[in-house]
Amino acid sequence: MKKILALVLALVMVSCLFVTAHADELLKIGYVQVGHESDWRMANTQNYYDVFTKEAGFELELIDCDNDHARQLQEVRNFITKDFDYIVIDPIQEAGWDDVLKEIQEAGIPCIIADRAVAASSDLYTTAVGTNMTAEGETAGLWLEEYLAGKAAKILVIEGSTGSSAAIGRAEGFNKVAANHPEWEILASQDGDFTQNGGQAVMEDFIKRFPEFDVVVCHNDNEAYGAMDAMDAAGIKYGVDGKIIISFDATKEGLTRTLAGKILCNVECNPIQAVIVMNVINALKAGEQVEKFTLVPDEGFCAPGIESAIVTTMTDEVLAARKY
Ligand code: GZL
Repeated sequence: MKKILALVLALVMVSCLFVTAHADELLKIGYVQVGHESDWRMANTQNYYDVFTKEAGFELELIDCDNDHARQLQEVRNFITKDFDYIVIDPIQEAGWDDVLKEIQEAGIPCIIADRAVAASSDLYTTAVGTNMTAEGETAGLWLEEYLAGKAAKILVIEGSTGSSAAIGRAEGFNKVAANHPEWEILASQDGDFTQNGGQAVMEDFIKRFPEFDVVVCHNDNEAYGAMDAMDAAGIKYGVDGKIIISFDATKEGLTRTLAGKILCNVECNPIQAVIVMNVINALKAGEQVEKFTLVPDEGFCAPGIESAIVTTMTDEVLAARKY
């Protein structure tokens, strides 16, 4: 009996050692996420949970900072004190990051900027992964230029969260094309915070102030849904025989409404980025050099019946192939 007990005790001790040793091998990843403001964001969060698993050798702590920049800075500082192996930042706003990036560097922790960008020197972080938001805005502008074919247009813009590189980039790219069109008039541009409620509130205000408009540019799909809700309530038609709605993100629901001819142009911004970030982390762990920036490619789509050299015309097959 004593021999059996000794054997069981030995087995328990060995398995505890294994678990401890194994747990020590897991890379501790701290990810300060923007929030939960949009379908895009939820797809991005889910992708990190799907990729950074214990089986893949990671212990992920993802913190939803609920669109609060000060909270993001504080949570990053908490990661530093808890000595995480890697810190990943999706910055709510692009400004205000220099000091905390220096603190991460002084702590010797590799830092990856993911999705949105920071307005800080790239010397202050290890590497960045994301899309080209300015190019996304330009694609939307070039499609509108192609679609209007010289016709004048009164344009309303529902912007993304003020200060975010996504809103800044998309506005910059679209305005670069608009600058070539004196026959376009941008009546107003207002922050809808990337949410459906925000899009609806801004559109309700626009409808009161601007009885005449032709185009609504929404910086993401959820804002576009809100704008549609407001136009539905006001009896305003949109789509192939109504107001032109342009959107960004190209989520499944956004492309469903594009296929239905409700959104005429939808420019993708791919949230499936976690594998790219994981590959960068594994390369850094192996002591390899990594590029300062890894681009996540994206493309644009337009409603059926619209020929375009700029974006892909939607079909059932295109929608069926979408991953998010
Ligand atoms: C873009 C991303 C933006 C999306 C929005 O890369 O940061 O934030 O376009 C999301 O849907 O809220």
